[in-house]
Amino acid sequence: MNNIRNIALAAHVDAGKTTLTERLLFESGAIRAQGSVDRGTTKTDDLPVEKRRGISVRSALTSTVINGVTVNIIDTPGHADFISQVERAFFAVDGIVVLVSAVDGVQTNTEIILDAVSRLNKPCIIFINKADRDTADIERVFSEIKDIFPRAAMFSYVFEDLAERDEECFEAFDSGIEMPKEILRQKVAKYTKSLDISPVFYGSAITGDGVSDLAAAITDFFPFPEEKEGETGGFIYAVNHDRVNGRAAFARIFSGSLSVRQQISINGAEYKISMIKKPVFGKMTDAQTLYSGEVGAVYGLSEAKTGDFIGRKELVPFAEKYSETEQALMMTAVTATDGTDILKLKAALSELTAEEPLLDLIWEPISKSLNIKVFGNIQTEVLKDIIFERFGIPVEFGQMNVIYKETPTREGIGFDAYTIPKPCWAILKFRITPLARGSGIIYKCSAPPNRLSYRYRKQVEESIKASVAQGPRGWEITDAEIDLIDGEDHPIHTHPLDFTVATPLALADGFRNTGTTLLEPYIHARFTLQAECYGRLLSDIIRMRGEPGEPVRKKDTVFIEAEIPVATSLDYAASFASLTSGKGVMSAIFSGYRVCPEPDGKTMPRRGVDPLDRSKYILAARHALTGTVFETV
Ligand SMILES: Nc1nc2c(ncn2[C@@H]2O[C@H](COP(=O)(O)OP(=O)(O)OP(=O)(O)O)[C@@H](O)[C@H]2O)c(=O)[nH]1
Ligand SMILES: [Mg+2]
Repeated sequence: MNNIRNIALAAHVDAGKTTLTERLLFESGAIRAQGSVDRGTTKTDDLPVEKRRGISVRSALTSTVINGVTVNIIDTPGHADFISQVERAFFAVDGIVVLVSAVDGVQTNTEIILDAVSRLNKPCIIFINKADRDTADIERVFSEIKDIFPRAAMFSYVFEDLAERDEECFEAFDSGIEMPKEILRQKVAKYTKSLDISPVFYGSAITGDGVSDLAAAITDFFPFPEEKEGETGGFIYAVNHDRVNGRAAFARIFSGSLSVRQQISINGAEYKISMIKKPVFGKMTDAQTLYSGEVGAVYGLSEAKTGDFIGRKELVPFAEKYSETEQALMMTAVTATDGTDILKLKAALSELTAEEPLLDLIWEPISKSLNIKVFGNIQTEVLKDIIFERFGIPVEFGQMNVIYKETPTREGIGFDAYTIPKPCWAILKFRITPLARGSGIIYKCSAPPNRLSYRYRKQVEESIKASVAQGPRGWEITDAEIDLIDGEDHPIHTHPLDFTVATPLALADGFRNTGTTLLEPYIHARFTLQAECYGRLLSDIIRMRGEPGEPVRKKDTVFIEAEIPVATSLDYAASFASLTSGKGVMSAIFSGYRVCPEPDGKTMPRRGVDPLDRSKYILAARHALTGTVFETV
């Protein structure tokens, strides 16, 4: 597979990823004319909503041939609302090109992206784009990059960076000898792959300046995918909808191969592959097989979701490292404005949650209300367009509400003896202990080995996630250790699913005993503004219940950081812009959950039957698990 490179382009919004993708396709001859984002004619912004808005909202796959090497490119979206897609694309590739605008410089998203590049140990090349603009400042932008990403090395003086780490380069440098270009390039490739340096290029995706150097760097410095024979192992980094062929799972194959008509298991379900498309020289083209090291669209996987593993997960390198690091902090109600049946809308939204699992449909069957989790206003606007374009349903979103969480207030015991109505036997005792912020749920089982058989322990463990999904106030429980300290099954009376029914009962009892404290999400915000506006910003921060840091003043400019609740700062960007007459800069990233001082009224209606309503819950759970209420013996 040494003639393939799989790469992703990532950057903050508007840096020029889609334009650069287009330029790479054009220069290598895959397309005859260079399309434009502004006219809605590029290859990778192909959704109607992307064309209309001039922003990318989906990761898009294309491919070209550069110097005889096939380069598969994933053009990722740059807007913060779609950031969750970026890391998934990183997982599917072997090299990442990060763009930074020569005009706007490093943005919050650039930091998030470079952080993911480091965390996932991926080789990276940086392209400072828009060098053609009058206000471009390559030196300044390079130093901003270097500050947060020390392995960045300007390619034009890469020799000096290499001299610091490579003996041969040091000797050549020391004796003033110029190294042959080919040898120098081999060294750059070596140290790019070993993650010691990240070569930095600059130029313009519009005029094409610097693009051929970047293209050569992509083929020469990035590693080629490893070829692994044997059983199939792959990863679905995105699920899209194809108007003609239905659900398209965009996958990277890491081991073995995947062919049309092959049977394959994903998440415990069996599928038969109906069609495969590979990106070939600017077009998605029918193929019989995807081999290890290749990326393509796979059809026939009717229930597969973004983030699923294909075949054997263990065959995907670093599979255990894959987790969703982003989380939505807001939720909003969705309603159809034309009286479309709510169940039809629910079905449409479930299709969208297969594509973006973080949307996480929340269905409340009693009031028949639908909520989804979202990252921001751009995402809801785009969803509105997509739901209308694809399902013909005009929708409206309600007010954005913050997603709170709950955490146990003190240590406590949760107990349940599920022994009636017969036949059933499941006795469980948990100890619940509060943990530090950011710990999440940690489950363990210290019940004596003779007390509960292995398969029931397993069942309890598998039921934890659903049991902590709703605390007494309706929010997800977090930051707690849940320890199964005792349990009992019965050789005759225990029914196979009894522990699945009993776990939420015992934990609901536990959370009632521990009590819960409400938590709310905070952002870490950074502000740069004119000194004369600082006083007003400070009083705004206090009014929003924020905690300001120490201000730093340089001449007429002030820089200050602050921790602020999401709930009070949802619309602050607009107020800040008007406060500073558009001259201030504000950026923010999620910084974690903290105790919320005003818990009144911030509850979520219970979805489904409450385990504390015991008899009703048992009946409903039995019914849901078996499709029928157990027969009494
Ligand atoms: N002057 C100049 N403009 C550019 C360059 N590259 C992109 N643009 C313009 O910048 C805008 C954004 O370009 P895109 O290619 O959509 O940027 P993107 O990074 O794909 O944006 P998102 O996918 O929405 O995050 C468009 O108006 C482009 O025409 C460049 O090198 N020079
Ligand atoms: Mg784009």
